[in-house]
Amino acid sequence: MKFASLAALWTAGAAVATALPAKPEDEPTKCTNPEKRLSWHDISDEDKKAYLAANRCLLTSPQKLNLLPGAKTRWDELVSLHQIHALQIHTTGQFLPYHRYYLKVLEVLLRECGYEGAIPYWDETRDAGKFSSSVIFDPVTGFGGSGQGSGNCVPNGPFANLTVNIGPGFSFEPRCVNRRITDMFSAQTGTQYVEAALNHTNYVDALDGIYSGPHLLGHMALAMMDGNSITSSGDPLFFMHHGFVDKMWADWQARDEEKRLTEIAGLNHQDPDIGFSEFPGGVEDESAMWGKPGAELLAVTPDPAFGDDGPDLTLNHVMSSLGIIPNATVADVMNIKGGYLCYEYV
Ligand SMILES: *[C@@H]1O[C@H](CO)[C@@H](O)[C@H](O)[C@H]1NC(C)=O
Ligand SMILES: *[C@@H]1O[C@H](CO)[C@@H](O)[C@H](O)[C@H]1NC(C)=O
Ligand SMILES: *[C@@H]1O[C@H](CO)[C@@H](O)[C@H](O)[C@H]1NC(C)=O
Ligand SMILES: [Cu+2]
Repeated sequence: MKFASLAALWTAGAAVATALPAKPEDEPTKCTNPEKRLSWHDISDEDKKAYLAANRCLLTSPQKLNLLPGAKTRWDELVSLHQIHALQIHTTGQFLPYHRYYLKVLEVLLRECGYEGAIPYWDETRDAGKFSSSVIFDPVTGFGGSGQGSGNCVPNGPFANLTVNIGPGFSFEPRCVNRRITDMFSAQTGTQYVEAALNHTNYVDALDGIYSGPHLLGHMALAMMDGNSITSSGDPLFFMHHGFVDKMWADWQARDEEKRLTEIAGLNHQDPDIGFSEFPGGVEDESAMWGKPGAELLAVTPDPAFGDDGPDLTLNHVMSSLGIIPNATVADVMNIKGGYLCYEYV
């Protein structure tokens, strides 16, 4: 009896399986009811607390992959992805698609900690020039305030006294969650700066406008995790800022969907002569600041040209989270309502 019913189940399962399309790309998943990503200003205190608690849970849960160098917590694994991919996803065409995918990785990890809502973002235009007085830094319903003294550890809030083990640069040194707010820089996340970035008509120019404009100045205003470009995602606030960055790209795409939902360009890896565009010198000079990825990191670093035919980024490029969620192509993330992704910013 037992075996018979198992067999019946198996057959029923197989019938369902054959009824489904063979390959997802044959019939893409439809996005009929997009999740709404709201600005931190507009969500309830209850939702804020649930979001913060799930982030805190990841910072205090053990790592799972047994793969990523230096990772002790589940959060470290998320930060490690950014460290491993750092030279592929900044000052390259991959910047916008990879960080969009990275937000999805965060969302999936938050589900492990019981968070079921859409992830919020931070509409920084509303706080431009006065970041330090934003509700986002509330010690109870926000991310805690600006750090002080040596180390700039956040002094209060859900992330005070928590440790991140990835970074700075390509190293692995336990540090407190830290940031330091500078209001002056934050002025350049204002609407006129956003508009200047989004006014460009091709991907490369819009990408640079976003990257070197509100994205970079927001980072300078927050100086998260020692202001370190390679591991700033150690501060959970990073993802609120990058939701804002992702929204800028989505808004730019929405102005000419016909063209911009498939428009991609740039390199899939930093030009060694340029490195990070915000710092002088190329990759080699910048390694004095950040160090260089060691053998352990290089051993798990994906081929930057995976899916591409050379150094130029294409829609076929494969992005990886090294097993946290399945790989995705750049094509998969071009449309936030394309099926693989299904959300909108409101
Ligand atoms: C952080 O740890 C210190 C020392 O253990 C303690 O005095 C302080 O209350 C803690 N802060 C928070 C916000 O938990
Ligand atoms: C946007 O671009 C147009 C055409 O190049 C230009 O005339 C206009 O001043 C730009 N607006 C902003 C806000 O930069
Ligand atoms: C996902 O990407 C990683 C890194 O490039 C690669 O090693 C792995 O084979 C990929 N997995 C699949 C199923 O393509
Ligand atoms: Cu980044």
